[in-house]
Amino acid sequence: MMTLLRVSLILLGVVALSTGEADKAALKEQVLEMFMHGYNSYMKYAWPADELMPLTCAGRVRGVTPSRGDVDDSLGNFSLTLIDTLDTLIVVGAYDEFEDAVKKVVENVRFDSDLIVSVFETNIRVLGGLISGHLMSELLRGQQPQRLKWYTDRQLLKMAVDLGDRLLPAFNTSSGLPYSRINLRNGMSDHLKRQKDTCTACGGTMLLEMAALSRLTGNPVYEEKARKAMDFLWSQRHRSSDLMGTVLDVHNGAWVRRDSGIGAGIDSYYEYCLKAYILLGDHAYLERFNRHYDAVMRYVNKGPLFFDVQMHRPTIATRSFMDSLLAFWPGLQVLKGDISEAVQMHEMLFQVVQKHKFLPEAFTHDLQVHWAEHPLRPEFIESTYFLYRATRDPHYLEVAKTVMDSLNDHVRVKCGWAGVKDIRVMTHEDRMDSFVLSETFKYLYLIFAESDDLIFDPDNYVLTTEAHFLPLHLGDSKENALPRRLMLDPDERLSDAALRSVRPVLPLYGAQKSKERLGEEARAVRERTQNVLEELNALQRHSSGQQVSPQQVCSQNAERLRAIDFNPSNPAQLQQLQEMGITLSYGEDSRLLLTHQGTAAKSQEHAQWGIIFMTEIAEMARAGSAEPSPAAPADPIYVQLLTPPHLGLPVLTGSLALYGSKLHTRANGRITIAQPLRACGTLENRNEVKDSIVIVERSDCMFIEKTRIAQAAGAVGVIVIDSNPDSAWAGSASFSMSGDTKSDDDVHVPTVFLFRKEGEWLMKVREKKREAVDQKEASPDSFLFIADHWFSTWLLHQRERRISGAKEAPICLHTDGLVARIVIDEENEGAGPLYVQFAFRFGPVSTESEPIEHQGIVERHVNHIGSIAEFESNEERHAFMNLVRSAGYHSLGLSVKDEPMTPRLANALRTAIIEETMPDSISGLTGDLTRVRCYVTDKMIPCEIVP
Ligand code: DMJ
Repeated sequence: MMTLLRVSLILLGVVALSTGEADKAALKEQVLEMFMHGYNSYMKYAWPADELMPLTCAGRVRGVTPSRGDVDDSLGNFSLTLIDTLDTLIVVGAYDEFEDAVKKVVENVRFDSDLIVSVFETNIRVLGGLISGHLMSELLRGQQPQRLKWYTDRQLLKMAVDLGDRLLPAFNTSSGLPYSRINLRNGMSDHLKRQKDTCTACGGTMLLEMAALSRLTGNPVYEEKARKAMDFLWSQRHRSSDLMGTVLDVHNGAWVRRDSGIGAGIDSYYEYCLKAYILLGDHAYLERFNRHYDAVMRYVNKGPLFFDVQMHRPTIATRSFMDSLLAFWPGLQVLKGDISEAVQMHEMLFQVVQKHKFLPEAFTHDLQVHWAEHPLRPEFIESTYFLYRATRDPHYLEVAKTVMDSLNDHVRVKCGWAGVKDIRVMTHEDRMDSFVLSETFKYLYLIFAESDDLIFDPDNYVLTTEAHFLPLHLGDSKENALPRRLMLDPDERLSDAALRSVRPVLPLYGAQKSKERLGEEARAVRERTQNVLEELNALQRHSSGQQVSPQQVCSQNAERLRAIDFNPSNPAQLQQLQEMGITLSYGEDSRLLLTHQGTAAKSQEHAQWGIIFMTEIAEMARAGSAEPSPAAPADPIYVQLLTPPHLGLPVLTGSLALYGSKLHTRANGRITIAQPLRACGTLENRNEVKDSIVIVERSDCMFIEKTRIAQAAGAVGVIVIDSNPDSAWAGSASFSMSGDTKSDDDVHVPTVFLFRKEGEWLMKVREKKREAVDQKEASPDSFLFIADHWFSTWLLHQRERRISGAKEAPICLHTDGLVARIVIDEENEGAGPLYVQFAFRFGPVSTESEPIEHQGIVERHVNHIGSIAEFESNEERHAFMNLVRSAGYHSLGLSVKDEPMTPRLANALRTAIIEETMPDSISGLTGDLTRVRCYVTDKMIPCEIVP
């Protein structure tokens, strides 16, 4: 393991970490200059227009500048950039400019325009900008009475009320979830009401601004509306996975897009669950956030990477890329108190930034560019800010400096800062979105600023999703209580005096840890992350041949567009669709319609691609609307190496043999390499093979013969590696090993076929492990897990061990020890379940222990099983959980009544989907396994300990 680590550090340690506290003042001045370059350009060339076009040195005016489609819904001819930038002017200490800006907004901006705008964008950018602009005006005037003498009538707040009132009609839906677009002057026309789909983030990012407006004006209506929308969204979560989709119907809440991630379409809904708690102190939002967070980290997160999955079948991935909006997540993880996870994800993002200079709009799981635009978004730097505040680790100063250098080197133009059209060739786009000044430069400045640079303490505020400051006192309910505060500084967390004077809003993560200790821990996490990513990259390079040049990447991108990668707001992809003869239109209800006409395609080949694309879309739509159903055993099959540093990544894809009719498709165990490798005769290392997954090579005899030989030696699984030296999963037609039709199918261990590249990787890893053992650096075994879908549980499990500092421990798995397993009568299909088997680990708790201890240990199992099982209804879940309790108490030797067999329980047993996990995955459980079986009968379901 150590050898691997050193190699990775040499490869990836390209950044000389030199920026320290001493450089902060100079870097702060540099950011100030950069911000002013953008701001002055906007004022000179664009104001009063909404946005600056930095290449043409002019303003973007809705209705005058050619439309860009949906993106223009942020514009309302209301000097968007100026309003969005007000509080950044205060942050950077540009008080003259601030006073001038407030005056310009008050005197010139009106909202009575016949324009359709996005409710979400108008709320976060304009309403949020006005509210925090108002608060900052009062603050500045209070501290420097010679300024803003004329600001005596809450002018900006009154404008916010005007705008808030104009947005309210959007909430008049059956569910309370707002429509996505509204006409500023005329409200909701019939045409707008027909557009009933909205994104989860759109409806779920209203509460902070609306609650602030209510609390500042005393009019509760805004907060009430936004709370109702949040409640409705919560009620639409998937009851089993706790995940959310990205698009739903505002009337009935039906999910239109069930893919679930943390980026576009969902991002700030999760953010507002936590921040609503921070601002308003309402525990219900924290509980919701925690449930969603656990679900995301369980299903969407795999090591440092994130995969969108189906909300109702979260083991199925739906996209092959990550989008840049998800870069806000580490910042949120800091607020949640999950620093180590935040460090890990941020490091992954930093690898992308180092590779490509900026975070592309979308990037693949091997960190390549998927969609090459970069409109100077703030999310990565936002997370850098939160990580720096939490750890004060100079690494994050260096990261911020890297970002500043890229901005200066690549996107500074005469009239401001230009978005990037293609980061591979650094071409510019004529756009400078309002968030560049509102967020990107604000976070950069805040990283380098000291507390006495600001006229307010940022820890007394929460930042909205558009980085507008809202004071925590807005949510204070109890008088005389200590002021609430975002406690982020490590020194303060160690100071009793500080803790006596404020109430920390957030968990005091690492409360006892010094800056140095936090820094060391973060460094270790970053190194491990680099290591895992490097392995992943090596595999990718290996299976795709050579490194590719940017030009090759560009031309590769011209390959067939797959439906799974399709994003309707990506102009390059729209162009690709056109070339394939596909046209896009919107139906009456605003849903996207695709029409294919082969003759309109650019070439015969493009027309063919068009047909394939349409078929894929149709299949995805079918899958998306299908109700959850038990997953059928599927080809491909996945192989995951559990041992650190791999922790389940990368996931190798192979295929299951067609023989082995009685086998279970999962296996886990140590890796052993057959001797001789082709395994066509007696194995020389039978002892080693016993209870392990054995690797053999294709050729010389039939597949089934190899399996029989390994099975006879006691193997629990077989991996056959292709003998063709160039084969790889990518680019190969799927392959299934067939058996021997002449004899009986006596195989009961699973056999998986891996192409050469994947197989060689596995062997190489095992070899390295052996070398490490020779140097006495690690335990000898590498553990594999084979299944028909890939698991995050093992990652979490392993990560827990790693974080808690436990020594790398082999996991010995037996399917008989699964936490919960419903066994059906295979002989008599249709007869339903025979029994349910549970496996418990009770540690020190025994029959003699106190009742509270019995309850505690049983409930831990109940909670865990609840989190890995999916039911058709809550009633069924409830019935099943009572059975778990009953089985648990029974296993503890307590006298409990048998559970009655109700129709609900019967249905739960027929339809539940339970992920296969071991009791080890419930953190901290010790002791022997106690297995108990509960037998299904007509009336009761009595349980018995399995001897
Ligand atoms: C901003 O308007 C906000 O941060 C929003 O929540 C997400 N998108 C942009 C910046 O990328």
